[in-house]
Amino acid sequence: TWEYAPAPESRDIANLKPGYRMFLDGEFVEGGGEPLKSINPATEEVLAEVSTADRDDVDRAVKAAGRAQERVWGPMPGAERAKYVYRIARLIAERARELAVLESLDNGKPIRESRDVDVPTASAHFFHHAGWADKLDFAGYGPDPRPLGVAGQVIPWNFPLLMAAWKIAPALACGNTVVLKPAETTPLTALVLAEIIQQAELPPGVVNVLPGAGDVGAAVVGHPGVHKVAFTGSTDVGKSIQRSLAGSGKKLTLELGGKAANVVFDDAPLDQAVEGIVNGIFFNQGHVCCAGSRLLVQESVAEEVLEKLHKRVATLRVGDPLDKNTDVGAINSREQLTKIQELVASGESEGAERWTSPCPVPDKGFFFAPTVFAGVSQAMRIAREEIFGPVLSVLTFRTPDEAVAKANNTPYGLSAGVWTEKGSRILWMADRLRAGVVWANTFNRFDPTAPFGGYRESGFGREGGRAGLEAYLDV
Ligand code: TXE
Repeated sequence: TWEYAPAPESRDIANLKPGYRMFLDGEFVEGGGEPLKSINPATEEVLAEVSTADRDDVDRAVKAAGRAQERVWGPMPGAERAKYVYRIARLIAERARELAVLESLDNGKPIRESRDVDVPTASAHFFHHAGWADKLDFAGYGPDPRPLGVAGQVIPWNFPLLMAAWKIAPALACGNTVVLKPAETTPLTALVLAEIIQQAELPPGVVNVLPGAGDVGAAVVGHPGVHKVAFTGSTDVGKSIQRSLAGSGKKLTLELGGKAANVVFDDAPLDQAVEGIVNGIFFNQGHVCCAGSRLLVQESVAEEVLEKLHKRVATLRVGDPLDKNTDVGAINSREQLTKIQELVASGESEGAERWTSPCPVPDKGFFFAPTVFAGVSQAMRIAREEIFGPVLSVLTFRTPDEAVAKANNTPYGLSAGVWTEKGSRILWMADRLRAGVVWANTFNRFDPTAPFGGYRESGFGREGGRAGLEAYLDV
């Protein structure tokens, strides 16, 4: 039955203080862990106090999810499950403003991005997967594919709501239940999503959201009642999870770091390419696993591109995430800011030419002005390591073969971009670039119908589209 609940009044954002509790077996309850304080990275002030889980809570949540899966959610006809997943999609859209503001407060990203990208894409992800729930027979995995059981999911802080959607939507559509652990610096929108899930009247236990630090993530992942693990985060933690699960029989997908090449050929429409380069690295402060953090530009146009790039980047406004004119918001945490500063210092000491935008930067809060390094060689740390900040490393190439060799000279393999007028060259490059996603004459485009995921140290498994369902089904 479609009982369509209207959204409650948006929470007064000035009054976030009362605290957020964890969501376990259909109810918001205090956890047994030490409460954590979520900081607004643009002001360094405490935004909210959040209850965290301890091992007993994890155990209770996994058991609740197991019961819900066996008794209610698993046996439920796909068409029924679809109704609930559609409801979640619609409620996200209804509560879009509240979610966008909260995301920008908690994460530091510009409101234009949370409003126009994070929240609508999260809603679209539920819409897309609701459509699959009664069509799994046609997903290409044979008739009557089965859910895996309980999915233990751990997500990072760069797209807190969107990553929760990427994880929860396919799990639910395929008949699995969920225990999700949001990142410790950005738990708030996942808890509002839990509220939406309650509002959509999903049976208790189908989705559980347990905030906490890495130890809670490890407890979820390692719990014997969890049948499938999905992790998005750092390559180090991803590898440690992979090791810890060896021999467990749990199905695992990992979406880890990246060091994407954005390759610009001399025949590319350069102004358009510059927009794509800027979007590729400065979107979301560069806190993007598929960020175009290495610009590979053909030597003959390198100077021209760099000049245009400096001019364009100098116009980016850094500051208050809630200001609609802001292009680059706050770095999510002091730790991340320190990591960026450290890698930038290494670029300088290794001899790359640093250019930093002269834009004003607020004194308070965690901010970093957009920075472009020219004269970068492949051996430098800024060419090899994921900076995860608004910092671009520029390298040059002469021939397409050299572009491919340099682009692939990384242990990662998540995404790449190609800018050229030649269609044949796009296909030639896409064939050779070892990356899960190759964008042509665009960058950072996401769509729930398109599978997303990496090769090698960027992880394995796909999220989104038909291919993404495989991660949540016994085939
Ligand atoms: O990641 P962590 P951090 C990269 C990026 C960033 C670096 C460090 O380069 O600078 O990683 O970020 C949970 N078992 N990416 O330290 O620690 C943790 O609580 C289970 C790229 O924030 O991997 C959080 O919920 N879970 C990446 C999540 O893992 C554990 C996005 C991610 O935190 C755990 C984020 C454990 N042992 C960072 N330890 C991307 N792919 O987009 C921690 N966690």
